[in-house]
Amino acid sequence: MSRRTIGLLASFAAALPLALMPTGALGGARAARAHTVTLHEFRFHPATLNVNRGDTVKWVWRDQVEHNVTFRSFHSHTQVAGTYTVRFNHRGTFNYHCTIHVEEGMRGKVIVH
Ligand SMILES: [Cu+2]
Repeated sequence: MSRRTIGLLASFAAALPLALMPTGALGGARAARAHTVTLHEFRFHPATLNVNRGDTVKWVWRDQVEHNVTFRSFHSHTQVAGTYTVRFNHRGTFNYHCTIHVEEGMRGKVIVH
């Protein structure tokens, strides 16, 4: 085996365990982040939000009419002002909408990685 081949094998072997580690394991525990979605002019901003497990999402009402944030198994109050906060502990895509304005396209999704 040439010196070069041995060197390549050694670096490959060293890289392998790192590749098998879950993301975030290298830097210790990753801090949970807080995200904000604004309800404004019959839309969620941003409509698609990517977060990590353990992160929180806060919806903030900034409109002149009533809205709600409704998921399959949980929902906010219908209100004109205020906030609604949810912590996402499981991976997946979570679709939601405002029940009053769903026909107008007031929908959003949270993608938890
Ligand atoms: Cu609405």
